[in-house]
Amino acid sequence: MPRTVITFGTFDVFHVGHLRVLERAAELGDRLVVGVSADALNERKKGRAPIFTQRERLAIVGALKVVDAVFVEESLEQKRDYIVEHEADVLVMGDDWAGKFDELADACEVVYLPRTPAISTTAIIEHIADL
Ligand code: C2G
Repeated sequence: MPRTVITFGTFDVFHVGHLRVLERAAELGDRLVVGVSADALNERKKGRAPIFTQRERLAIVGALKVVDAVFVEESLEQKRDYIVEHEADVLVMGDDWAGKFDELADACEVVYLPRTPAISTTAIIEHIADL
């Protein structure tokens, strides 16, 4: 049986920190499935829409060599359902979420990877706004 890795994120204004976490996640198994968070989920949780629409973000993430499949993450609370649906063996999250998904350890392995330092969508947006 191939080992399936699942991860989640907004991946807005796609940058090298996003690429690195997906590359490292892919190395943990044979197949990488990515839940890209819905525009509505971002509006609910962050109070604003992403710069790129979910359709654009899904297209970008889905085109990556290390990504085998993408789907829309409609709600943060549905992680267990997505893990079961996609038959994931490993859940990977950035360490900004460390400890937050430990209760899913009965469904699959849970791994938190360190974030790439000094790069974020927010910093990029602020940099461009200051030009
Ligand atoms: N990331 C990283 N290094 C950075 C920036 C981001 O490793 N410098 C990682 C994050 O840790 C995450 C992924 O890239 O694993 C996507 O980041 P975001 O788009 O910020 O995702 P987020 O809004 O945290 O996810 O269920 C989670 C939700 O979908 C929201």
